[in-house]
Amino acid sequence: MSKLLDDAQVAAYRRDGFVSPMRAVSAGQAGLWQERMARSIADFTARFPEEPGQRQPPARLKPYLLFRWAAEIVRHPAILDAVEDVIGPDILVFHTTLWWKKAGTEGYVPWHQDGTYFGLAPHEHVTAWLALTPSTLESGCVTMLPGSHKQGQLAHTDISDPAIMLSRGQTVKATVDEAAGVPVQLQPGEFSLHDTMVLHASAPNRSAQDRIGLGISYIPARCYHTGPTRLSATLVRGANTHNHFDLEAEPKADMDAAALAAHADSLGRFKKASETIPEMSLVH
Ligand SMILES: O=C(O)CCC(=O)C(=O)O
Repeated sequence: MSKLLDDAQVAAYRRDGFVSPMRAVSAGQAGLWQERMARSIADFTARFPEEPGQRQPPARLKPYLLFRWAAEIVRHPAILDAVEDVIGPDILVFHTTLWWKKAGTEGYVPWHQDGTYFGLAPHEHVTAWLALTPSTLESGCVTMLPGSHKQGQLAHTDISDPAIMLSRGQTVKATVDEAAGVPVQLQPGEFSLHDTMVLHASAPNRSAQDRIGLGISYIPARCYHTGPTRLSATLVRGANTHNHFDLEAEPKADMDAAALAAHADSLGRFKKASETIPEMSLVH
């Protein structure tokens, strides 16, 4: 029996490679998370200044290891219920990216498949994208290419454009029929799910408000990393039935010593893994 998605939504996910929108929390709760997020990222940056030209500063990667607000979001029952409906009951968080597009900036995300950069098998990873501010056509919401997940893994290449928000400018080589893209517009507190193989992209934020969302990469416990590096992940529901990952600790307080150490350890392993799997990168 499904937990949050109805049969039509599960069918849409299987057919199109994504489903949207679902509501996780009220707009008010999303706003509170967004305020805590902004404060905590400012605190982190004050202690560990961003390096110039860094596309995804470390606090935006796996923030659920550093900050309570993100630890709460990745464990939110509504999101987990929807994820369980598509990948089953034993669920780990493999990765998470804070996608923060400042108002009126040029940052964009080219067409890509998430699975290209994670080195996971089987290809069952699902991303839940939770909006903390409005994600609209004007603010550069994520656009999905329905059915593209059925093509399997496609070749990608690195494009050197500083406006690209992916770490190496990863872009699918094939020409994408952009007219067939479906914009996934979300209000604060709503989320979408997308398959690891669906092609997706997002345009610059032309609105007057920052567009902020959290992309949470969930995997079923049967998924494993194909490289030699043993990676870490967070068990958020069910059991770690296959022991493919070292389990990460939940932060007790924002940026306490244990949280900083867990975060550095996890990102360090991820970086090391990216050196042995050429397609992989620090962020997808
Ligand atoms: O937030 C964006 O614009 C891109 C998100 C994305 O590529 C993802 O969540 O996989």
